[in-house]
Amino acid sequence: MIAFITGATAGIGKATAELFAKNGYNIVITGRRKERLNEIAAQLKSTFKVDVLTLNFDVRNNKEVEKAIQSLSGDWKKVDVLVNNAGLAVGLGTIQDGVLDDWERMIDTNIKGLLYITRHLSPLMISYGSGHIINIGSIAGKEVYANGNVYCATKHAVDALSKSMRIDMLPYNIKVTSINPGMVETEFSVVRFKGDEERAKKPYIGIKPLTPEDIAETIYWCASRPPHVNINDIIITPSVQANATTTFRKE
Ligand code: NDP
Ligand code: 8X3
Repeated sequence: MIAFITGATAGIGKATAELFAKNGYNIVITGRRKERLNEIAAQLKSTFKVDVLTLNFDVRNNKEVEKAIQSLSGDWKKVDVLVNNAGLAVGLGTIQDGVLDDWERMIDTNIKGLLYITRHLSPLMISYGSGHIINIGSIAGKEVYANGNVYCATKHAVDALSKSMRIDMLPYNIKVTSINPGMVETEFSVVRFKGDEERAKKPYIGIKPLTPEDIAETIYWCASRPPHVNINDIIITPSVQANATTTFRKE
């Protein structure tokens, strides 16, 4: 079995690669940070004795995505599970003060990147007659919160795409699942606040957030249901988070 995980150099993607490897999957890991990909590949191979392929590309670049997927050879072409995880939030602010470069990074990564990957991998799944696409959305794709505008819009787009893909893939025995986490402590917040580590810690003060492993377990659980069962959609939050705007914090 093969799992292809985008954005596996950190956070949810890395934890997911580890869990699938632990369960005997051979793994394709992708990301822009080549050194990290190589380190993670070496660790997965030595710990879990599985095959690992690294593909180093930027999901925003369709040509790079196409080339990477075309480079798959032999058994690597039969991807059983695609986890569309690569994504990010950049900045937090009102529309009228919006930074266009931040908007473009989010739209190009979270929407267009997911589309490029799916456009090039889904025909392979169709040719093999099976597969499972698991899209990582967000609670921000179900609701909006102040200053979240464009990030929320990109994740609402992922929500719509998951629903649409589920229809498109139906005749081909390809499942589509959407997993929508609330607060997970990863590098996400450091990226959102552009390397400001102090500010990045603030959302997690006084709460116990989800861990990347919590999401990895959820992804693996969805992927390991029997063939006749598809988990369409999951929202998962820390126990202290009711929705995108309501979190109970200890003083
Ligand atoms: P991290 O920042 O820890 O990991 C993000 C991963 O995405 C990295 O491996 C990064 O790799 C990859 N990535 C980002 N941009 C690109 C790009 N242009 N090309 C290729 N890979 C890219 O964040 P998380 O693990 O938290 O985020 C994973 C997903 O989960 C995202 O889609 C995020 O929106 C979503 N999510 C996160 C939540 C949270 O609270 N943390 C909650 C809800 C959803 P590299 O930098 O090496 O390219
Ligand atoms: C990440 C969670 O609450 O910052 O998607 O939108 S949140």
